[in-house]
Amino acid sequence: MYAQMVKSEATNEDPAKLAAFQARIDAGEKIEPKEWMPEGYRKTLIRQIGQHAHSEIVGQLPEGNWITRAPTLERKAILLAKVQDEAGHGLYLYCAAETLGVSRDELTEALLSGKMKYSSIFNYPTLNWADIGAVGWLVDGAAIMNQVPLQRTSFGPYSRAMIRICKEESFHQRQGYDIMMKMAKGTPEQKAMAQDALNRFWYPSLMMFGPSDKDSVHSAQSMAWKIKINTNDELRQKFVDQTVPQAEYLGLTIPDPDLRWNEEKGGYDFSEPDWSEFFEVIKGNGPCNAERMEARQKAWDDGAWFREGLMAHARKRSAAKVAAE
Ligand code: BYC
Repeated sequence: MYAQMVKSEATNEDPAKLAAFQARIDAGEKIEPKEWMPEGYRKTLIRQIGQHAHSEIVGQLPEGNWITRAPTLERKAILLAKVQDEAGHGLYLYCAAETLGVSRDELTEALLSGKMKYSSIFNYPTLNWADIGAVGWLVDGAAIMNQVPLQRTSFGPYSRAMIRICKEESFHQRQGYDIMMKMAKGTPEQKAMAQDALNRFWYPSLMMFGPSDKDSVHSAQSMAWKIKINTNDELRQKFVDQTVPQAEYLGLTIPDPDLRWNEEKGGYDFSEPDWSEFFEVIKGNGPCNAERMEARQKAWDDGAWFREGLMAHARKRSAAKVAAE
């Protein structure tokens, strides 16, 4: 439906302007906020950057759940820093979206009313400490695989936000892998916990890249505009190829009996995730959707006094400025 809306709007736009815009994209130029852009380009960016920002913010919840129960002081400090980084990523991304003419309040309202999505992965629970390792290793690993190419995305503010975010994500992935190494090389019980976490997070991590290319409604247009640089399936394949040797090093087994190296394609053949589960999760019916939205709604309500205080302070300052003039 959204893709149709983009198309019909695009037809009302000046073909010469559209062609000149596409030529700039094809030449690898960055598009900056005050420059002319097709309405569909602007809306697609707001949707993608907004969803990305919401994912960073909601993504704090499954890991935040373990800050108070981290096994050592060092692990607690590292996890705390990582979760704070995610908040920062959300803020850079909301700022990038704001340059397109949408406010952070509007984006938050769209999240809370269910009009905007956030990544499916954050609707799965983190049941124990090994899950924090699996999230860092697999979820941040998948996030980096998707975000490194986005550093070259055509919209300037998004691309620049991605450069900083990717540096931090790489530390996040390493901290997750480090937890997995400790657990997988630990006692038999710890190794079993690590395997169980891999079993539960493997397919949800593969789903992070979005539906298969044949079902991806936005990919073709987003790639023509260089909002996306790769297809969902290309990135999923690269993620599997990168992760399998990492699992082997840990002595863990990827929960896919059909996983095997395909010499001809130079990559692994692997089983697709259960796409009906994915579509249910993004419709709001995943294991933790209700809990995540309640937490975000509560945070928004609890922050009302602070937002109102800031506005009152701004009004007083501007009134004092006017009085002094
Ligand atoms: N979850 O046409 P498609 C992180 C939706 S957070 C939910 O392929 P597109 C981190 C899609 O929105 C990682 N929904 O879409 C944070 C569309 O629905 P609408 C977040 C999904 O946009 C804390 C429909 O399915 N990363 O790094 O071309 C701790 C059809 O899909 C998902 C980003 O957001 C999903 N997984 O491609 C740790 C990266 N997949 O909007 C880590 C930026 C698809 O029409 N985003 N949908 O209602 C992207 O690269 C692209 O938006 C996607 C999807 C590849 C995700």
